[in-house]
Amino acid sequence: MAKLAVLALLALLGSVACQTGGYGYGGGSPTPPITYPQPSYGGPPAAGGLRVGYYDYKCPGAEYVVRKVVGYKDAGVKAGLVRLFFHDCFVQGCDASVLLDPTPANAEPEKVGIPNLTLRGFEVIDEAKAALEARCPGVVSCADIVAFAGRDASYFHSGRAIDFDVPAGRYDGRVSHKNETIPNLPPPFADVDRLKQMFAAKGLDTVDMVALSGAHSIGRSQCSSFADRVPPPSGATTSGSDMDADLAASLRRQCTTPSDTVAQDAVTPDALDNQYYKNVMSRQVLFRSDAALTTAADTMGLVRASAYFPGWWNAKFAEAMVKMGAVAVKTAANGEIRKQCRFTNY
Ligand code: HEM
Ligand SMILES: *[C@@H]1O[C@H](CO)[C@@H](O)[C@H](O)[C@H]1NC(C)=O
Ligand SMILES: CC(=O)N[C@H]1CO[C@H](CO)[C@@H](O)[C@@H]1O
Repeated sequence: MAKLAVLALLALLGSVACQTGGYGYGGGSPTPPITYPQPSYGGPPAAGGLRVGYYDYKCPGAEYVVRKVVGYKDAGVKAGLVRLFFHDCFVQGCDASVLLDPTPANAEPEKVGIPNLTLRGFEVIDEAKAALEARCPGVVSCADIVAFAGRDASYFHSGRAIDFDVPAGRYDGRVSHKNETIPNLPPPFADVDRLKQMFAAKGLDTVDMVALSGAHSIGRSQCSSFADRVPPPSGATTSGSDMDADLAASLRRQCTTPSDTVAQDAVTPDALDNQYYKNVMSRQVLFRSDAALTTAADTMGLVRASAYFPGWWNAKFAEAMVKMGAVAVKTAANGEIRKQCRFTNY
């Protein structure tokens, strides 16, 4: 019971934390002044010299430009932007290495790696970058744009319930290799120990890992990504997984080819909310990695807390996004401010 009281308190704190630091402007109104309250999360000091309000003087309104570009996109692309931030940060740090196109000098960047095949949102980053280059050339890094866009997509997808300040000042990397995607990005068949390990390798703990997994309450997945749990109709008749039978049947109907896509969260497909955790508990999730959160006592406790206390999860998600955004960030010493997000400057 004491435990429950603590959780309730945390939930309360969480919902308060989420109400501070909001921008609170509407889509079509003229550019309001942007204020940057101090971060309301209790995370560690941002690494790599990142700072909230980094562009206040260097490029006033920069964050507003990104938010506006993101705001006009459809729900699917917005979901893609949340995932893009994750994939950027887990491979070579949050340095926009995920954005680099193949070139004669580097024919196999991260983008052509298997986990990246279904990434989307690149053109949104290009659009924001073009607008920012017109406004203040050579100032705003692609890595910061990816981080702002991930935050803004979360904001819109959560009906503005999740909003947080993103410390900025990342530089863009020059290194991007396809062979570094699979070793760094957790696969959908990962078990709970592997998930913990792969997040820990990035300085993210189990609370961060479970909180960030809630991103699977938006967006879509190709049927090939959970084929191990729902074999195609022509294949085996039992999936051999613990997936809810109704969901499995529905997925089998929706999946006629491996590249068909389905909603990750069948209940509230376009809301970034704690429904994901309810789905985990009722075995209505797509991946083995989602279902794996029920297999350890600590992750299961966090799943329950997130399912019961939405305000608490909102705050933990925001905190973990900020922490993820500090993974191995580059500085002027080992990075650059790219002119175009798809290419390094030289
Ligand atoms: C915990 C380990 C994780 C695994 C194993 C994993 C795996 C996957 C897979 C396999 C897909 C579907 C890709 C496809 O078939 O098209 C997916 C989609 C997605 N993931 Fe994750 N993911 C993980 C963590 C995260 C994190 C930390 C975030 C962000 C904070 C995230 C955000 C998303 C989003 C938003 C989508 C939907 C993308 C879209 O609709 O375009 N995932 N994930
Ligand atoms: C990936 O490939 C690049 C060059 O193709 C190489 O320099 C790098 O060491 C490789 N990394 C790993 C982890 O194998
Ligand atoms: C989104 C994206 O750029 N995906 C690329 C992944 O890699 C293949 C090649 O292996 C490209 O054709 C895709 O465009």
